Amino acid sequence: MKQYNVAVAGATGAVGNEMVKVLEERKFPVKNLTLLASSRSVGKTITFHGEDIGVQELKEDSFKDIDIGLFSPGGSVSLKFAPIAAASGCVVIDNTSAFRMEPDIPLVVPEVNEHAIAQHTKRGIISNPNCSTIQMVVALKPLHDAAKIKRIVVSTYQAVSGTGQKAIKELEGQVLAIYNMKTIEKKVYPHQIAFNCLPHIDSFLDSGYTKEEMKMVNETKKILEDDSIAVTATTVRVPVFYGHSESVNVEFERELTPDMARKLLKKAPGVKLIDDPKKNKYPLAIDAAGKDDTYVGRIRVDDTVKYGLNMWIVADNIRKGAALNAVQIAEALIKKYL
Ligand code: NAP
Ligand code: 3JM
Repeated sequence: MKQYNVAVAGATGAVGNEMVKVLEERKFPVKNLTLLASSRSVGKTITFHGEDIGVQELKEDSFKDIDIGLFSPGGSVSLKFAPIAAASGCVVIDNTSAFRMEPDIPLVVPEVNEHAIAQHTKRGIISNPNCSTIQMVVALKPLHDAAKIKRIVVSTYQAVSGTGQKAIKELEGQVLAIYNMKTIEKKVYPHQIAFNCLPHIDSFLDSGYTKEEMKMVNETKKILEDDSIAVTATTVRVPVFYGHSESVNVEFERELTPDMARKLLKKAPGVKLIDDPKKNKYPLAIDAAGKDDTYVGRIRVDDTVKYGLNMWIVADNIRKGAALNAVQIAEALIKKYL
């Protein structure tokens, strides 16, 4: 089997660390793994298949001989370095929002629109969607194919790991401080996140929506390749470490009963149905953490419209929402498109 030189840019972060783990777990055919981060991380090592690999500083000449670059160093860093990497012949799979809505850059969730990977030849960059968008489209794709979605109203309950390592530490620190009756520290979020919910993810636009909310609106249409779908979102940060949860209300053009939806979701790729509320069985963030699937439950009729359903969708934001989806793109890329 052919092996590839792979670089992970942002390797010391929450997403980059998970990318190294997922590459190892899924036995991705890596010839040589290059780990890149800021100059602050030079000297650190990360273990891959039992070998301690040193972290190098991300620089313009980091991509000579690299075949695939898995990027999560933050939007502004990707904006600069992804085109440099692509120009040196490497295919970049970028986890940031920097290129997602560019028309000549594919935005891919393999279970939904794997065929779009073929467009990687245009700019040498493939974008990985936003975590909240990924899990929603994985669950909605089979329902859209069956009954065509007219409108989606989504509210999210997003884990702090979505903001990176510093936010995981901030929640831990605040919980401990409150427990020990000490003053809490607020550095990452503008308000206390422990025992609280913040209706604020990414920055606010003049419209009153946040950038995170507009990522869900715009990315959903691009991935489902249907601009006619109306999407509106409220995105909320909650004091959960791993796993984003979503309340999703969907209006369809044709009839789709809860039983029909359950039947479709049972056989949908990447989806697990947990829908037995009378036995207290429904998807939970703590159960989804560390898992690969997108979990769907609480499927019920919304009788305020002709054909409507409500549901609850949960996935690990760092795995399916970021690292796993990126590695799945890389797997499809080497199998069918390189
Ligand atoms: P994180 O834990 O804060 O890690 C950030 C990583 O970027 C670290 O490895 C950091 O290196 C590196 N970095 C920062 N500035 C750099 C620079 N100037 N040059 C090179 N490397 C630099 O954050 P994270 O949670 O892993 O997320 C990172 C990015 O991934 C986010 O900003 C976001 O764009 C994207 N993301 C996407 C999804 C998704 O839904 N697809 C989910 C989460 C995150 P040091 O350790 O050396 O500082
Ligand atoms: C910057 O949970 C989250 O906050 C979403 C993940 C995230 C993103 C993203 O993937 O859209 C965190 C920080 C970004 C970004 O804009 O790239």
